[in-house]
Amino acid sequence: MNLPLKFPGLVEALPTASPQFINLYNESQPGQTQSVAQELEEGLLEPSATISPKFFYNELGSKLFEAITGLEEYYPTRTEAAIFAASYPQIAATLSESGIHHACLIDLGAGNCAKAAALIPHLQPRQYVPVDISVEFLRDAAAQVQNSFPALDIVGLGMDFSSGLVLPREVQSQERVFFYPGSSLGNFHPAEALRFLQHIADPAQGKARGLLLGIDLVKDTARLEAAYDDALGVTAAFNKNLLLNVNGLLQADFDVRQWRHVALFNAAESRIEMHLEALSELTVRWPGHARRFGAGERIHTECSYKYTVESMTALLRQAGFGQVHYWTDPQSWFAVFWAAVE
Ligand code: AVJ
Repeated sequence: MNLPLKFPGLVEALPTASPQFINLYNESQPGQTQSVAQELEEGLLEPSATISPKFFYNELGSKLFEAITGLEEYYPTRTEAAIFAASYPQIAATLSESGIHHACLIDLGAGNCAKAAALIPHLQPRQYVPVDISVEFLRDAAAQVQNSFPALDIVGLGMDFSSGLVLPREVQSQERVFFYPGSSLGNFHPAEALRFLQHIADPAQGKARGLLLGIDLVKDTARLEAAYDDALGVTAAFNKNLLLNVNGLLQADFDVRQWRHVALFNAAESRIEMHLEALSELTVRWPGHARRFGAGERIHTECSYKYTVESMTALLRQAGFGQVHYWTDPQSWFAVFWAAVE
């Protein structure tokens, strides 16, 4: 193509091919027994109200989470990035020793796709499949990855995989490598995490060759709690934005000013818990229902389980994976695991 030299910037402005994108979110999926509204209503009407952390991630929620990852107190993202930066050659060698060469890289909860974008040059996958519940946020992120890697086959998938992962046939079934960074597995209760891992480890189900997993490790309570209650209040905003998302999804009338962010480490359960606490007695209404909250009453919005290298290795083995390798940072705050399917 002959472009006038007067406009050198035009070369960059030319659109590249946009990635394939399949939106399965809100379509009834196998294993899904209820609608989003039913699921929300059920949690809100329980004696101890709950809202699933997957509802954090509307468009604003994904942006707030991205802001969290840049906070001084939130060590997981930069610690994980440092582990990867120091270990790419070893990780790539471990995969190729398992006979995996041009994998299909399936990125679970891909968000802004930044972690995969850093991994792709090292793994040289033949296909990249970012999956996320935050559909429009993912659409933009996948397009950016396509800009960086114009020749890469990308299939973006908008879906909620929290109650089961069923991939459409556009996803290559050979050489599948699942990438689940950021300690997002920690949002599952251990029994659910086991079931999820079993699904991936079962060659007949996930068709996987292995799993590259990022997990936050148990450490002192003060550091854990600071990571979930930062001085700027970004995590508080992230938590309260859940109520705005619920207002949209359920036509509810939550007023975020009536709620306080609470984050605490429950050592007995080895998990960070996030809650929203009513500042005064109040009633929340949505079509057909209402829920009264007393002053100080809480809605449980998130569990973020923390593992040790030993407890995660045991869980991976229990799920049916074969060899397990791991890499950690000098302070052992975070670990990256490679669990092979054998
Ligand atoms: C995306 C689930 C890994 O648990 O650390 C960050 C979400 N919540 N701050 C985490 C989160 C509050 C995050 N995960």
